[in-house]
Amino acid sequence: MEAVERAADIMQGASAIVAFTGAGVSTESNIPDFRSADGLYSCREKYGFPPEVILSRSFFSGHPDIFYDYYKNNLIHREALPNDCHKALAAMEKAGRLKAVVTQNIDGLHQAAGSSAVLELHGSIYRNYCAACGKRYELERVAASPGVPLCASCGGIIRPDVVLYEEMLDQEILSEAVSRIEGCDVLLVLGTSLVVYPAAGLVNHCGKGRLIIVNRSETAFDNKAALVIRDYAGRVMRNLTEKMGISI
Ligand code: CNA
Repeated sequence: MEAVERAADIMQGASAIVAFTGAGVSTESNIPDFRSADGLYSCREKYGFPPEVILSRSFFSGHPDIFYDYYKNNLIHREALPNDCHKALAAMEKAGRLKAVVTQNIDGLHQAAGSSAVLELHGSIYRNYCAACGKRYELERVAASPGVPLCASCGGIIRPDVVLYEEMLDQEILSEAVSRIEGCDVLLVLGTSLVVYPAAGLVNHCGKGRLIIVNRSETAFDNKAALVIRDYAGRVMRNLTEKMGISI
């Protein structure tokens, strides 16, 4: 049986589907991920550090100039549009089949596609605040500032409301994600290498026989999945929604 048909079979009758997404769902919107061959890891050559170091709390404090050079060039993609994977998930929510998208992404594309129940584990490029006084800023302010963006009120450094390496995840969002995944009848894991913790550990909260992984490369959770599809998330989700009778 074709893989997508098997997925549709597993999802037949499921009304509490949850999606868990990573950078791989946005590569078809031309936002590079971290770990594909042409992903952001190639930037190690340019900066001399891997993304996990540049995007860490201590690196941000010590070298905000390098942090922002990397961040603006690699993680801010205001021109990016949702692709078929984002659109399919939004359509599944509207059809009453999908209860939540738990995402590691910070690009806002699930909301741009029309998803409303989105749990952003790692924050969003669209929210920013002064690290000194807390004043909030739009993305435009960060993107338009040459170099390190500074607070108009106190001169402090503005930082993105994203979870940096060495920082804790928002505990409320994390426990909401746990309860959504524990209560789901199918967990659709899409476009994530499942190596970044604690986010990746959320997959352990999914009941047996309920895990479907759609990822172009292998993951450490493949042997726990009822079905693994190694293909493009956009194509798989377009076909899957079609088989479910949902138009995107
Ligand atoms: P990752 O570690 O870069 O893994 C991405 C995975 O997706 C890889 O295993 C790829 O094989 C796979 N992949 C790539 N393209 C596709 C595709 N079209 N269809 C299916 N699979 C594909 O990214 P993770 O999300 O697992 O790592 C977590 C980090 C990356 C999070 O903290 C994110 O904030 C961070 N990140 C986010 C973005 C974004 O918001 N778009 C971009 C880059 C990095």
